[in-house]
Amino acid sequence: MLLFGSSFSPYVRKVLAFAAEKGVALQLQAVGIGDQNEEFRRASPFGKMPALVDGDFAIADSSAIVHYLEAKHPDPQLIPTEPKERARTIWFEEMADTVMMGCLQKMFFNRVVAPVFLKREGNEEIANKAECEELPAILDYLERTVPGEGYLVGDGLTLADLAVASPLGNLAHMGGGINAGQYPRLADYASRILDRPSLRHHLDREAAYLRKVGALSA
Ligand SMILES: N[C@@H](CCC(=O)N[C@@H](CS)C(=O)NCC(=O)O)C(=O)O
Repeated sequence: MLLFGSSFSPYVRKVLAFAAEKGVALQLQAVGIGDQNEEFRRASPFGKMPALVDGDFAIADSSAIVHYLEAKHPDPQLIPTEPKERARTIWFEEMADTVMMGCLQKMFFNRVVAPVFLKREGNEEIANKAECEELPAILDYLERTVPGEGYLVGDGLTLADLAVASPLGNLAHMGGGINAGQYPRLADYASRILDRPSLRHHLDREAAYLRKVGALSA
């Protein structure tokens, strides 16, 4: 199966980690923002990453893709079937995709994507406003919600953990990460999930690239 995108995108990284946790091989085909690659465009009508191609089947959107993978490769189960657990898993994924990404995209696009990949200046005013006005409520919510040990939903890893942790990885790419003094539970939870090989593999490669181009100092 081919996955179009860049692992710098939390949506793409979520899908890569989801597949890796299932032991499903995805071949990452690099495309950037505005990419005109024809196969990618056929799979993703609005040019958004990720998009998946599996033989003659193509589908875009990280949520559609993870549901496809879950149905096709049910073991290990990463989307629970028990009604309340399933609802909570989808809540966390949706919250990550909309609320967290709504904020993180403004920060990451203007501080990393624009200068590093699009070779133009980002709008620091937009990034700073999102960091000051949107991020604290998200981190406060997560601090009082994540478990001291274990996972967000049920007894094992689910899509909820991968979806919530993936954008937190982009915070680290901006030189910050989570302040363990202010958000001790969240910092501990985030490092537990982000250190899973399924995510860590991509995060380390991304950080190495950012260091190479001088966009990350530590
Ligand atoms: N709901 C979509 C969102 C995908 C998305 O917005 N991806 C961004 C990268 S993080 C993108 O491709 N942006 C390029 C564009 O909007 O043209 C999903 O879950 O896959």
